Amino acid sequence: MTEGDVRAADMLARRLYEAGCRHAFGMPGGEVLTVIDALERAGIAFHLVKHENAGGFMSEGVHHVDGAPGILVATVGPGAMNAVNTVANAMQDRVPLIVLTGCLDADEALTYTHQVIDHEAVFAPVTKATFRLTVDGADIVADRAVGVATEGRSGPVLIDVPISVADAPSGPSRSRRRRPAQANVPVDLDAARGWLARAERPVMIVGLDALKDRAGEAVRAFAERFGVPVITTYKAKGILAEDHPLALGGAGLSPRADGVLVPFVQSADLVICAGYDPIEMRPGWREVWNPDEVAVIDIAAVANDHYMHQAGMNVVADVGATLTALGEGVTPRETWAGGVVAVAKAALGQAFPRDDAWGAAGVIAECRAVLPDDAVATVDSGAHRILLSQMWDCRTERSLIQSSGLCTMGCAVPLAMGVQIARPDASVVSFCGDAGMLMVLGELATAAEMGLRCIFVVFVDASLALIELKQRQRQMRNVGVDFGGHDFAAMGRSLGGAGVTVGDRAGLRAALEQAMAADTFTVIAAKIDRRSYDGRI
Ligand SMILES: Cc1ncc(C[n+]2csc(CCOP(=O)(O)OP(=O)(O)O)c2C)c(N)n1
Repeated sequence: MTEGDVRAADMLARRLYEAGCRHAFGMPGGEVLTVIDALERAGIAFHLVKHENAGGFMSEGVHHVDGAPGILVATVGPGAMNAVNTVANAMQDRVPLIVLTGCLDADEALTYTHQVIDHEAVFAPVTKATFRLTVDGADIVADRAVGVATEGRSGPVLIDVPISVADAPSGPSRSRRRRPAQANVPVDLDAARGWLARAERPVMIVGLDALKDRAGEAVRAFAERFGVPVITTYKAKGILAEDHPLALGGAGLSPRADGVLVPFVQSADLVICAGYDPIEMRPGWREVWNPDEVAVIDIAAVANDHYMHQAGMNVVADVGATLTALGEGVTPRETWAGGVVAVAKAALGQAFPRDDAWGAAGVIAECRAVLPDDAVATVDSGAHRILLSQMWDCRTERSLIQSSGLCTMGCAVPLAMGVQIARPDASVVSFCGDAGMLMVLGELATAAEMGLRCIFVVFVDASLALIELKQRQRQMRNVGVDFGGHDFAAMGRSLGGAGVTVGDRAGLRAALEQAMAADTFTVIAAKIDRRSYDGRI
């Protein structure tokens, strides 16, 4: 290939670069070598990982920092199949992810079956769209893929790249990128303004669509002007700083938090769902209110086809612009007389005390106290996540990142690595259970190779604590939920980082301080009793 030659893979890569992409993750096979070469030539760094699934989460971590779509590269057959979980996660957690898989040329596949699987068929249910690259259409495929991945509710898109198409000389470049639709505000908000003007107990539930619309400032201004307390989903935590008197923290999976928040919402006379996508919520949040009895305004990115709740007014529009328009001409009034919001905030504080001597809650409280306010945290799936999501107060949005639509294990470590790659100077900490860490252990080696300084906190209880708890609650026998007590600190050391085991708050504090000063990653293995979640989540 000479300098002037542009292959279809180059055309694809250049368009992804123009869309803001600077990092790609994955594992090559012979079928994607040209794709990787083209990405690097276009200015998109390719990072080799140990497992494609982790690569998807690293891409997501980068996305939360730079806002561009993530890129995951996987080779034909087994590589692509390893990526199914992270792609499903991108679908359910609304992550714009471009998945580039290598595949056989159509003619070749007629008589050759080794490793051949219909990628588009496998990924169709877990992507917003699938494409197969063509020689002359690489520019259009790239632009359409980015458009589909990023518009409306974001999500993953698959581009299957046949080997000879990647290498073929591309046609001329065309500019077909559609300008994103302008944020539209519904014309008739008069009825809703009337509800707002009369509301004595308004509440806002804010979710993922508000993050996507960058509505944080509008949410804060609206909440403060009209005295509206804000409950968020886990993934929208921090959109209003959680030390704000109107912030009632995150809701999603904790029956203990729901014990305070659900009755609070049920006592409201106006519910404003601001970009609230209930894919993050447990069944306790289904039909929490009766839309015939309480005024409900639902502002979302797409029409409500989930039926988790219903509203008297549904608005498919930009969240921030709609909130601002809703407030126009409405005179604020006193809301929630008698300090009810402060009472609810205090009840949440009491439900999740910070002063446990040890156990999961003690670990979380100590980490929050020692790590800087602007630390970025990621958390895995399990009992520790539910507790941490309730206790970890966020001052800014996207400062606690997790899988809350799919709720998959094995995401926190690679998510933290992605964040750290995109923000080398940030203080980045991941929290995971011991089972979750064992799923992705190999990526610690990747963290060492990349020179990352993340802190990986592991809740070591030799148990699938969340599942063990559910098993016990159902008075079932203890089967398939306990496993060995392993030395995670030694694993950290053997894979190129530091590792410390701690069993009390003073030891944890010292380990965190040392980890913040270290020039490698640190695994902090916090040994706890699996029953320390009992009555706590
Ligand atoms: C990939 C995947 N497999 C299984 C589950 C079901 N699951 C949810 S939480 C959990 C236990 C996780 O154990 P651990 O990582 O030790 O965390 P803990 O519950 O002990 O905090 C399991 C198995 C899941 N969410 N994701």
